[in-house]
Amino acid sequence: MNNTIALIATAIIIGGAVAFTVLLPTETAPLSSLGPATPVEIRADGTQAITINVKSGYHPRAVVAKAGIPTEVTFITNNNFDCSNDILIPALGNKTQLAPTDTKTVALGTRTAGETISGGCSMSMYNFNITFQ
Ligand SMILES: [Cu+2]
Repeated sequence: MNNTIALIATAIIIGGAVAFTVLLPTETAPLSSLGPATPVEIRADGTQAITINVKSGYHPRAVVAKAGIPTEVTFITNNNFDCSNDILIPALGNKTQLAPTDTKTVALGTRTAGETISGGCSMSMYNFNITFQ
């Protein structure tokens, strides 16, 4: 009798472990890994390139950039179908619409230290900040 219970308990534990391993989702990358490897780059010509990946929000959401040099931000989508494809940057009066898989660049001009350029989807559900220092 005790052996039967022990056997059932063992079967449940092993079965659970197998189910857990098999059913474990494999594509749950943390949001922080959705950003580009190098979000801020100073080019050889002295201009600054910011890259933000758009996937159910903006990655990275907070960017620290260098003040005093011409800067542009490039938004990249890859099979993204939500409202974060429609980007508003109110301070610049800029509205950018990306296709689900797309790349678009917005010139930010030359900003001064302490300035923050904010943007987000048209209903402010997702947002990002680029701070210059
Ligand atoms: Cu939205």
